[in-house]
Amino acid sequence: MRPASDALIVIDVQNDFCPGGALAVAGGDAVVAPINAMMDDFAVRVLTQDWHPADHRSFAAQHPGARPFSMTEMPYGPQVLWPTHCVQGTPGAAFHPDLRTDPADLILRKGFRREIDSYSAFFENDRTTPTGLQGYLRSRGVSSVTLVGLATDFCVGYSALDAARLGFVVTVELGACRAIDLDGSLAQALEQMRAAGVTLVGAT
Ligand code: VGL
Ligand code: ZN
Repeated sequence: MRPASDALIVIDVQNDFCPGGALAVAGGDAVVAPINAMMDDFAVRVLTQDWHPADHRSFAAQHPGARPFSMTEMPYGPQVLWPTHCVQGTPGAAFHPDLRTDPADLILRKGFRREIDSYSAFFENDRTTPTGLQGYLRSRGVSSVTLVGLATDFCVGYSALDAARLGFVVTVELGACRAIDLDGSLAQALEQMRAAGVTLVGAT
């Protein structure tokens, strides 16, 4: 058992990010078994859930003529346009059926504001609107976080960079993560995490 100051943060292990889902990550379901096995080591466990309204602005379908995985400009900067995914209350937004959710202390939903995407578990994509997770972890005495889940180069990576920026000691267990890897986004995310002082376990 790790000290009470260490939290496990499980990012977006939801059906739409697993094979057969709307924004399937290759091997996304392979993270479930290692994550389930890690949970008992941690006194603080948080699950995040990507949770979008059906007309979310990050969906390509909301931008006439735009293809999924193309780029657009939002008021807060460049934004990938995604296939419609993780719509609130749909089966695609549910956790993978084999993920252990009972041990979670907190289930944090993000991406629920129509106008702004939220990759990170700490801040929305403007990098300033907080989700509240920082306050939750601090008030529970957490100083160190281990991140796992989907996807390495988006929601896990952004969460790791924000956690490091906020002063948490940050570890990413790559064996319990899988990437989307859009135009070199995985290599870029790994490089940015390294530069921010994030410990990458299982990096080659
Ligand atoms: C994610 C793209 C869009 C993720 C969420 O969980 O990494 N990626 N929404
Ligand atoms: Zn999303």
